[in-house]
Order: sequence, then C-alpha cells, then structure tokens
Amino acid sequence: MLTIHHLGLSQSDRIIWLCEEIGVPYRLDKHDRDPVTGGGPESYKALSVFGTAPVITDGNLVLGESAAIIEYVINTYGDGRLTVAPGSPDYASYLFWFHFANGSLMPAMMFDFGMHRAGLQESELAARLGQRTNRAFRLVEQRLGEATYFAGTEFTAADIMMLFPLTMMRKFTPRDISNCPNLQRYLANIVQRPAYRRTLEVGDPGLAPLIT
Ligand SMILES: N[C@@H](CCC(=O)N[C@@H](CS)C(=O)NCC(=O)O)C(=O)O
Repeated sequence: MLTIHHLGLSQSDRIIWLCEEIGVPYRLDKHDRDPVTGGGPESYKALSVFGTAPVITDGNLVLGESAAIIEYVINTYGDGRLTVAPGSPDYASYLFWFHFANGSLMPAMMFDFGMHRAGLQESELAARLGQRTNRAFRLVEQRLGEATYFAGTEFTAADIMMLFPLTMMRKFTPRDISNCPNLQRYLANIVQRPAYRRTLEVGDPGLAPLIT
C-alpha cells in the first residue's frame, strides 16, 4: 500500500487530498515540523534525496515532489482521473495551472516569505520582486472569474496543485485577498468538498481552512 509521509501544514496535504478524492487507499506517516526552525525534522529529511515534503513510498519506490507524486498516483492507481486529456478544449489550461502552482506562484510567495523572515519586506528588492506575486494573484482572480475551476468546468488535479499557495501558504506569508471576490467564492466552494474536509481532519486536525 502507498504510504504518504505527511509533514504538518505542508504541501503533502495535496497527496492526502488526491487519494481521498479518487479513493486510493494509503497509510499515513505523520511528522511534525521542527519547533525551532519551523522546517522539516531530521526524520523527514532522511526520507528522500531532497528532504522536502511531500514524499511517498510505494514498495521500494521513494518519490518526492508534489507534481511528480500526483502524476504517479493518478497514472498508477487513478486511471487518469482528475486530469484533462490531450484534445480537450481544457487541456492547455489544465497543464498551465497544474504547473503554474509550483513553477511560478510558490516561488514568488517563497520569495515574499524569505524577505519577511529577513526583515527586508520594506526593501526596494522586495517591492520589485513582490510584483510577481501580485501579478499571479491578479491572474488567479481573472481566471476564477471566467471558469469554475482552474482547468475549466471540472475539478482536476490542477485545483489540488493550486490550493496550497492560495490557502495554507498565506499562513506563512499573509496576503489580503479582500479584493479578490472570485478567489474567495472559489475557496468557499472548494473547501466544502468532503475529500478536502477529510484531508484536514486526517492531516492537520483542528485547522480551519483559510478562505478569506
Ligand atoms: N516543489 C516541492 C516543494 C517542497 C517543499 O518546499 N516542501 C516544504 C513544505 S511545504 C518543506 O518540506 N519544508 C521543510 C523544509 O524544507 O525543511 C514539492 O512540491 O514537493
């Protein structure tokens, strides 16, 4: 059986959520963040070559990276569910948002987070590079004004990739989304999904989803 090595308050939520959505059985191996650094504990770093969350194990396979794990689980156990097939009008949007989450949005937010941690949030560099996050959130708001889900009309793995930066990451790098009504509507809707509710109960019990 698949084992999801879950680091609390982390991107490994995505893998629990995926398995809950498509009904793939899994075993959960939970790790708490290091209370001093806030990073992963040594027990988590030892699991994989790069040491970040998420990590799964499946027999002898040890696999890291959210997007790689999601593709692996969907293609190995999920019969391609929650993806959009080539040829569909939503195919390119699916690919874009699936990759935008960790290819552009997370790096931009990590930069903001780092600047904040270093006490440099008022610097010219932080302001200049912070524009990337602003652009990303404007694009998200525009997309959610034209489509119900990131890929289009159907909930897909692109939504699973996108939700972490739009919710949990804002606990690390706070962001005002009061001027993003489409995003707020989307979040209020998506966090009602039973599989998402179960993900929080299992992965981060007691944590309220950040929807405003
Ligand atoms: N691109 C990677 C990012 C992984 C990542 O940075 N994970 C964070 C948790 S959200 C982590 O492991 N942080 C703890 C640390 O670096 O010690 C992925 O999606 O798997």
